[in-house]
Amino acid sequence: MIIDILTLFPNNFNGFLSESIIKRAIDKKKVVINIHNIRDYSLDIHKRVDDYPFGGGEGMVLMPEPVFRAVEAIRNEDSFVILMTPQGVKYNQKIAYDLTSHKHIIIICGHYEGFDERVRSLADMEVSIGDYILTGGELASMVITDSVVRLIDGVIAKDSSTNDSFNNNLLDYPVYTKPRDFRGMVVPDVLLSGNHENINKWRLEQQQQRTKLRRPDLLEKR
Ligand code: 6GU
Repeated sequence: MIIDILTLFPNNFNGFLSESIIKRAIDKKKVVINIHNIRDYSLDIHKRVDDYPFGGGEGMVLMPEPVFRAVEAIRNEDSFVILMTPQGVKYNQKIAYDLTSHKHIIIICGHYEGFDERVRSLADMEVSIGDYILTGGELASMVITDSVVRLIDGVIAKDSSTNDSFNNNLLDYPVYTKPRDFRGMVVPDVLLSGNHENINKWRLEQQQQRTKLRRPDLLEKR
């Protein structure tokens, strides 16, 4: 899979791309992630990318020209174009799975003050990561990228992703490691019993209890 991200703040991605599972996925050639500066596609001599809104009002608006030129330079027949905006569909694990079917994803990071409405016409899908406002779409695009990349075959152990919370609309069961007694907080006996039938039964019960208590909305979706 190739993911091309269009942003005005390419340095925001340095840490994200240079550590842990994402870095390993890139090193193992499971994914190619390219960061593009929208400013590089400005035709203005001063490389301007935003301007005042017609009709007046607060803030600057990202102009359509550099965004269109960037997308036109990068897209091909396989591309799926996502626009990050708080007005998009609310992101979830199902959408992450669906996105893994694309060979090429282009993500446009929205601007803090907004983008020209005509930018919308470039997008196959508009995505929000939740009901709060970020200063820009960069963090949101990293959320999308991270959640999709970890689902690509060979990036993490298969068990890890098939047991994910939300796959079956159940939260994960509790897990423990050494020591058995930590400051008086002890590991449940069943986990030390070696009886895998009982362990699996206990884990499923824990998942159901936890989901009922913390996320009853998920149980309704089951
Ligand atoms: Cl995609 N962008 C911004 N600026 N804020 C958000 C968001 C996106 N999703 C949730 N809040």
